[in-house]
Amino acid sequence: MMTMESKTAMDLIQLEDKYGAHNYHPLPVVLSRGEGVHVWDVDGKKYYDFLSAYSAVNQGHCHPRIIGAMIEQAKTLTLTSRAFYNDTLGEYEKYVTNYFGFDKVLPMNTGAEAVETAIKLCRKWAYEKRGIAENQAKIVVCENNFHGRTTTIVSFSNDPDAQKNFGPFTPGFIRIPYNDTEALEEAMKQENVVGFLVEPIQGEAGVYVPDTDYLMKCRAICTKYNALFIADEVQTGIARTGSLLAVCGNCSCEKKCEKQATYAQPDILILGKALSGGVYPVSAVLANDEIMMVIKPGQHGSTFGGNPIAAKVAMAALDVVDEEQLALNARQLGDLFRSEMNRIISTTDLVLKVRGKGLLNAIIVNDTEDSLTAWNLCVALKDNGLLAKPTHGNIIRFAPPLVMTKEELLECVAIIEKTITEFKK
Ligand code: IF1
Repeated sequence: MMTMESKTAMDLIQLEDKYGAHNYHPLPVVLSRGEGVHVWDVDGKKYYDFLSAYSAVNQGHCHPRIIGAMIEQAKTLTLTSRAFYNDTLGEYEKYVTNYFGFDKVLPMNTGAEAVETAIKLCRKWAYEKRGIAENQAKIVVCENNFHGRTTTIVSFSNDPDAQKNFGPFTPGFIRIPYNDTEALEEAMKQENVVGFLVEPIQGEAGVYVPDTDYLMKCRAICTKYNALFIADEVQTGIARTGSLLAVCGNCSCEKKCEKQATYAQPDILILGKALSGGVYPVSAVLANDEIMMVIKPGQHGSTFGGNPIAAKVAMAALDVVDEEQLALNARQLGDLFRSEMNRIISTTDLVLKVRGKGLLNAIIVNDTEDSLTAWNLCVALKDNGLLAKPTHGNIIRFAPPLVMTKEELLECVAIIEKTITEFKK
């Protein structure tokens, strides 16, 4: 029996291949340690993490403040279930609702669970407050959406890989083009349309940033038709795009501010990933009383939702966002990153463009979607000490932890430039 100490990278890859479902195709690197913006592989090689676990590690790997909060609570009380009260949940609920400016929070664990919760909440509100006929509610979503992997969520996906052979699917969804407010207005005129679920920036689709006024116009259209504006900020939230929330628009403050003219206030806000700093599964659905109070005891829940560790970890993670001014840093470093990438792009035909907001960015590689060029470029970046991975085909997402310094970012730009310059298709 091999002991843990003796396993090589290949041994560990083979263990996953033999004993794990093949639902991912990871880059050939085996990580064993993370700290701040860096991760190390089992051979001790150091890398810049330019994926941040899909924007879950915004606060940097193993942030001492968040780890400390988890350890303290883990030694005290880990899980009570919601059958009983405990001394952390109410504190957390007050903290997080004040932090984002909503009356109430429904705590869950994963992003998909929070999206499912938001869908159920919107439907229930429609039947009980808007008087829509039972089982007739329709929610508008966007082409190329990604909101998670549950059967209801993939029911409204148009990604064949996410959907094929997982049917039958959940009805009650209308898909429209992203970044198209006329299409949204037309959809809203249909009968029983009760909500609009949207990513403020489409992450998995390839970091598509909509027009500057898109979210504000969506907000106004939902108000006009008395439909709920549901913002999925699982990936774009928690300072990733240079504001506390991507729906905040141009503000880079760390706290939601109604006064911000470009704040497209959601009726339902969905958070996940970096809500815990990547330390623990924590997600949340926030709404005001006239919506949230339609859910009564016994109508929705989760074994781990809002558990004491999640509560303490999330408060520490949000403290870090505020105290370390991560939104402002993401905004400033994001502007620098895109201007540096545009300089590099002007010197090569390997990359067509860079797009993004804050530190959620992507480059479009000059090859077909089914080519291996983006993948091979990521392998070359890995060899040069930077970890990133293609989202779809020829698009590589670049999303470092928001605690990165300007010097570290410029070092990463140098690695990217070197790799592009030396790359042979
Ligand atoms: C994978 C990326 C994908 C999300 C948004 C909800 C969820 C996600 C906007 C669900 C999750 C993760 C899932 C992970 C890869 C990653 C991802 F865009 F972030 F890169 F897939 F699109 N809403 N995104 O992005 O949250 O249940 O995962 O906690 O499934 O491969 P979850």
